[in-house]
Amino acid sequence: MEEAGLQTWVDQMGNVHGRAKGKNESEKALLIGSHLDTVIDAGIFDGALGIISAISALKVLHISRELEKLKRPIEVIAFSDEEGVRFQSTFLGSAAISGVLPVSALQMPDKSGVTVQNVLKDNSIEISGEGLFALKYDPESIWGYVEAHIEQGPVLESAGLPLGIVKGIAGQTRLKVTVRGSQGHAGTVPMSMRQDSMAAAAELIVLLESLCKHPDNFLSLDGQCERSMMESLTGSLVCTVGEISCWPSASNVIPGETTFTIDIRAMDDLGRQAIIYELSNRMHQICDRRSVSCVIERKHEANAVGCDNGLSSQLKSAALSAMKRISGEVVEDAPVLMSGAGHDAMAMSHLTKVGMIFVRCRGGVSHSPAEHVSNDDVWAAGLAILSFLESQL
Ligand code: HGY
Ligand code: MN
Ligand code: MN
Repeated sequence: MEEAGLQTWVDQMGNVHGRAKGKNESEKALLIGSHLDTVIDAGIFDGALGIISAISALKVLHISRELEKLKRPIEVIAFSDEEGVRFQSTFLGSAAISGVLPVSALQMPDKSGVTVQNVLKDNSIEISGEGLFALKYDPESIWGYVEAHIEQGPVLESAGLPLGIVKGIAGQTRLKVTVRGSQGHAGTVPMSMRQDSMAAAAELIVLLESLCKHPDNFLSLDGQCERSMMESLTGSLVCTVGEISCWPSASNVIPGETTFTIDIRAMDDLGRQAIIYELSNRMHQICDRRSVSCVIERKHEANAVGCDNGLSSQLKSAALSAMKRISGEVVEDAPVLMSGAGHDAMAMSHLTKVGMIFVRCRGGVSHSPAEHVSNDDVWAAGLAILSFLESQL
């Protein structure tokens, strides 16, 4: 960031900032960025590509001495935690900037009981509730937020194009389910007398999968609006159990407690809530039948977000110009797609209008070491951001 001529600092949630003042500091600022963190066993482009594209574009303007000609301040923000892998709460960095991170987030523990506040303190960052509120940006001082991000899906690759524009981002809910039965000896408790939390969890997980594959089999909806909700659900509803653990986790012990996560996403917020309501009812029925208890905690909730049309059309022109600069041919149009993946833009939409550019990734693979973006497509991302920033000169 400093090589790109930016003024830099790290804030109290660990977000890394780089700012170019532009020719008029009192103008509303353009924020541009993505997240520094990744999931476990991740690729190297999810998050980082958006940060590097922004810095490299500003570096080009710095080298050509045009940073000072920008009509507004431009600030790159590398957000500290978007994935929520460690503390099960996502957008810790961007939600702080947009003022929607609750103070309670500072006390959220990771699996070994270390809280967010502890981790920041171990990195010599002291933060209090007041400090957290002080991080919120004034909406009046912000013009918009833009993010370049890998698509994490197959659409751009099948369209044969490196760049696309994001129309909106699916809403998402994260649940933590704890099933408690009675711990026992694997060799002596007759099957008919077991309260097996693991077997119960397995039945709940299979229920979740069939509910998300065929929501129309589960939701008795008859009105016109219910039917349109069902159509939107069926096209976009996805559910995932990514984590499961049990106690005491020994091969010859019937687990007394089994815990697992549920990640549910859909473009339709009402539909997503209807699914969660139906799922919870059915889960409790199964657990009652099995004489085990079931506690369902909502760990994270983010409604679907629509990208700003004005920003999106400017980003589309920038993408088309970048593709022309790379291929030498005029590209008539860029794909416009919805994002099933969550992004910092969801949190930033509470602060300002948001726009996103998607970058093709091989096979649409992400959240895996196999995640890959070709050099030319990395170049296209940087050129698109540069072209967008040139519209701010
Ligand atoms: O889970 C997501 O959609 C994002 O990668 N945080
Ligand atoms: Mn991710
Ligand atoms: Mn991401």
